[in-house]
Amino acid sequence: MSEALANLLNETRQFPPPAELAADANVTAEAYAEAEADRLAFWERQAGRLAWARQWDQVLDWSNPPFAKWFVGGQLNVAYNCLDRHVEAGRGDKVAIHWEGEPGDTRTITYADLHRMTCQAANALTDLGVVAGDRVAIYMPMVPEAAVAMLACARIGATHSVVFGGFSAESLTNRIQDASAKVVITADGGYRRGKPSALKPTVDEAVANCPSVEHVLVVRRTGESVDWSQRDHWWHETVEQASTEHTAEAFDAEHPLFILYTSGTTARPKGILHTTGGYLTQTSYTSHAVFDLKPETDVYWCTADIGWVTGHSYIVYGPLSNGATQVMYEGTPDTPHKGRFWEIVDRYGVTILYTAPTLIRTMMKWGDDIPAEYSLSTLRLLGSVGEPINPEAWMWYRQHVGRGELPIVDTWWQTETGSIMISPLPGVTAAKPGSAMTPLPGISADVVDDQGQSVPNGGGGYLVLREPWPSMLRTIWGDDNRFIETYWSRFGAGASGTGGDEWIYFAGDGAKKDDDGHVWLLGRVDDVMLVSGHNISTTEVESALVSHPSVAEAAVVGATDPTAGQAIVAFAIPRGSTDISGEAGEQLIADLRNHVAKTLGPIAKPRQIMLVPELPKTRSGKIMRRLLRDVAENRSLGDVTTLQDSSVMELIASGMGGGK
Ligand code: 6R9
Repeated sequence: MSEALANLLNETRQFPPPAELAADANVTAEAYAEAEADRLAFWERQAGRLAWARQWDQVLDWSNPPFAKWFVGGQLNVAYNCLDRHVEAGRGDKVAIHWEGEPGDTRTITYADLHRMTCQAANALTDLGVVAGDRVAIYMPMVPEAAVAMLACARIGATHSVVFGGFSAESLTNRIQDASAKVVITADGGYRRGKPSALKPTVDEAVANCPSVEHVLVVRRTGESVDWSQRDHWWHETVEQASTEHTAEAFDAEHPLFILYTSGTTARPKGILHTTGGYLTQTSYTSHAVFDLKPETDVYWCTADIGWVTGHSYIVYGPLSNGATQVMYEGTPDTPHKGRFWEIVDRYGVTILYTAPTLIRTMMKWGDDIPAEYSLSTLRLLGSVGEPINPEAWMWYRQHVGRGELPIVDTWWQTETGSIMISPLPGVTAAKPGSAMTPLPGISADVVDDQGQSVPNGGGGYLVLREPWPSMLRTIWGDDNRFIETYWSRFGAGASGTGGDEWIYFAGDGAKKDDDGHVWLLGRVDDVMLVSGHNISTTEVESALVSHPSVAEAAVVGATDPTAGQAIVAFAIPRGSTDISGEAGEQLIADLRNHVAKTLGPIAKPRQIMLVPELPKTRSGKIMRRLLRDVAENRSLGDVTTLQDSSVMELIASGMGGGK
């Protein structure tokens, strides 16, 4: 069955919430009205969902914009909120984490277990001399100890900096040095694609250039042999021997909770700083509202890695502060077989699944028959994050994972925003495939033109945030000027000229409002193409390509063109069984060019389409269009260090040799 063609602007399908979910939803439409009536009072009520050791004196201090302070004077402990209070309320025996290792080993960890483990780690870190305000780098596989390490830092007021376990020694060095981390927590390795994948040697190499590091704490996961030095300590010989008693001290609401580096478009990574009270308030509330999380009955699974913000907010802090039961999986989705995710959903009875468009499109490529082998009957809500989800992928997700009936929440947010900002509410919103729909209650997002003026419905421009929000980044670690320059200088009071006196946050994403005022994300502003004087978004052309039955995934770039200024060059991955040899391939390319022209108009017809086996992605699964632009413009490749799989570019470049 082929879905109707779906030009983003002509997309008219709309799916109201299932009646049962709507009737029992955690959050109803009233929340919008309440937040509208008094935004600060609304956030104050959400802060009240947490346990505070000292009540705040002021909800928001915005007297020195763009530097915000939320819940001024309030004090709380994040780990207490995620663990102790559930145990104290008699829910210690409830499962916090169903963990599954890639080789198939499993662990069941209750809230009481997680509390004990965190207390031990807090005591061990204290013994190593870590005090509140120190920075601790965490470079771990997806094992429960990664969450424990984060929570233990939070418990003693140390600021963690998690570095994704796939990053190189050089990236790790840069991040450790930028934050002057005192301790590194790592493991001998983890399992990926059926094999042990070492981490400790990378830490050894990195730490050799990091004089700030006094100790390295090492979890034993794979049992492979590792080099050892005086500053190294085994987790099982220190943490697991430490006392399980630890009293959590309350910290100021603005105490630095973590730094997370985001690479963005420039080479030097930015250390995004998040603090304590506002961050936990909003991650906790959005978990409750957007996922309709019911701690008593739901089994929640977010497939992200803890090294990304999604793992911070929606594996660790959001779900645990709500007392949820969740699944945590160590490995890759195709080890040992392509049904691994669905097997896990059935095994643990997962009810809420939160994953990324890149994964959904990969599953589409693998074929409908794979999810069809599993029941998936426990699922009740699906989520998406990380990139725009093409309408076709959205429909596939609903059809083949969601039994054709489950609501999908497409959640827009960033490392910088800390929590979900734009998303349907599952019990309220009639969602449109491909749209993030509506700013959440208490969030004022808008789409503005070049001059910073709000565009009318039907218009397009730049996504901005007009009011501060509790989990907003507070600065870029050690670089206030870069913070102002990057996010606050494009529009509003921080812009030179007549920006007005309102401070406006520039998100760096293109967006549209449809005729109903719903928001459609169009990709990073840097990726927008200018073809013969028309702005065309990569997302729109990609969605048109993916709406063709033979295409699983596509990436589009603008390449310099003598006549048009920029010309559209597309890279498309055919679906599983598509014949692309010889003339069949030529024919498909011709069909696809016409298909895009028919869907979006002749101006959007790609100059060139290449059929490729893979696309270059960042390690968090986002398409790296910059590298494809190098290929399209016959340049040698730029920096490929953040590429997930470096052989991909060779495959693509050699495919080009065929003259396509
Ligand atoms: C959470 C996360 C942020 C960028 C963001 C945007 C893209 C994320 C999206 C989305 C369209 C969505 N993005 N979610 N685009 N629809 N639902 O991914 O954080 O890694 O910092 O990336 O990702 O471009 O600006 P981060």
